[in-house]
Amino acid sequence: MFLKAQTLDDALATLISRLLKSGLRTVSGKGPARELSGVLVEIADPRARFSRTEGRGMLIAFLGEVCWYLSGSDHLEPIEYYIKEYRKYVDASRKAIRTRGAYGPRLFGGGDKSQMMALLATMRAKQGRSDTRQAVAQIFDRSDLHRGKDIPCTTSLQFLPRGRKLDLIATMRSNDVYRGFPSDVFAFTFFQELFARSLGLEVGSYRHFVGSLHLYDCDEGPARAYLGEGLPWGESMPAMPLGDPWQSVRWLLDAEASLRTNVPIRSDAEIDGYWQDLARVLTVKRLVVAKDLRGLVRVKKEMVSPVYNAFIRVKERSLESEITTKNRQPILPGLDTAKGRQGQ
Ligand code: 5HM
Repeated sequence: MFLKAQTLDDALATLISRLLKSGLRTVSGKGPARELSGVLVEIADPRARFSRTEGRGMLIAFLGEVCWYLSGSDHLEPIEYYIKEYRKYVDASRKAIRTRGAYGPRLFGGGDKSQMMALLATMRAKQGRSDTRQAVAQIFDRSDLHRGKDIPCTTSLQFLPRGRKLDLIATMRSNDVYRGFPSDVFAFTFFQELFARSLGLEVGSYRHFVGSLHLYDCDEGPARAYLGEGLPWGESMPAMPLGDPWQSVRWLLDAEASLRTNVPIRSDAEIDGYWQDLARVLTVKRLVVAKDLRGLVRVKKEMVSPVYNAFIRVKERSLESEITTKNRQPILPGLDTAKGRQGQ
C-alpha cells in the first residue's frame, strides 16, 4: 500500500481508518492486532510532525525521546521520565538500568565517531560532487535476533541529498500505528531537518516504509476516539534556524538534563529562540508535575513561536481541572471543601 499525505496527522488518520477495516489479524506476544503489510507512507511536509489532537498531542514525550536518542544513552531512567511505561514496552525487568535495543548508542554513541556523524561526514564529503546513496544508518542488527527481547523496530535510515533538498527514507520491520508511528515520524523527521541544516540544505520529502504496520486490539477504542477528536493544530513546527545546529543541540541536551534533574538551565543569549522554545516545551513537563499554573502562563508568554500555544493551553486546561477537582474533594466524608471552609 502506498499513501501520500501532507502531514503526520493526515497519514495517521488514514492509516488508522484502513487498519480498522483490515481483515488481516495477527497474534504476537504483545497481543492480538490488525495488520497491514508492506506499507509506504510519504509525508510531504516533514515539519508537520506533531499530532494536532489532544489525545495524541504528546509533544513533550516525543521531544524527550529525541533528546534521549541524541544523547546516545541506553539508560532507562531518562526516558521513563517522559514515557512512564517505557520499561514495559521494551520488556525490561524492574531492576534493569539499561535497555539493549536503545537507538541512542546505535545512532549517536561515540560522539563525533558515531554512525550518524559518519554518514553526515559522507554526505559532506560528496556534496556538490555526487548524489550519494551511501548515507545509511543501520539500527536493527542481525545480532539482535540472538539477544534479549528489545529488538529495534527500525531497520535503517537512509539520507538522500538531492539538489537543494535532503530526503529521508526510514525502513521499519514493525510499527505500532497508534503508539510507535507518531513518535518515530517525529524523531526521524527531526533528524532529517538537523542533517539538512548541517549541510545547508532544505528539508525534502520523508518516506516511511513498514513491513508490519499494526493496530493492537487494546488500542482500537482510543484510535477510534482519535479519529473523532477535532482540536486542530493545523500548523507545522517552525523551521530550524539556518546554520550548523550542533552547538544548539548540545545546549538543548544540557537544558533537558537540567530540567529532568531539577537544576537551573544554563542561559545562553546566543542560542536561537527556536531552540529556547524547545527547552520551554520540556519545561512544561516540570511545571505540570509541580502543578505550577502561573509558571505555565509565564512560559506560554515567553514562547517565541505561537505554534506551541495550543499545546500549552491543553496542559493549562487539564492542570486547571485537576486543581479544581482536588479543591472540591471532600475533607471529611459528606463534607466538601467549600462547606468545610464556611465552617472554619
Ligand atoms: O514483536 P515486536 O518486537 O515487533 O514488538 C515491538 C512492538 O513495539 C511492535 O508493536 C512495534 O511496532 C512497536 N515499536 C514501534 O512501533 C517499537 C519500537 C522500538 O524499536 C518503535 N516503534 N520505534
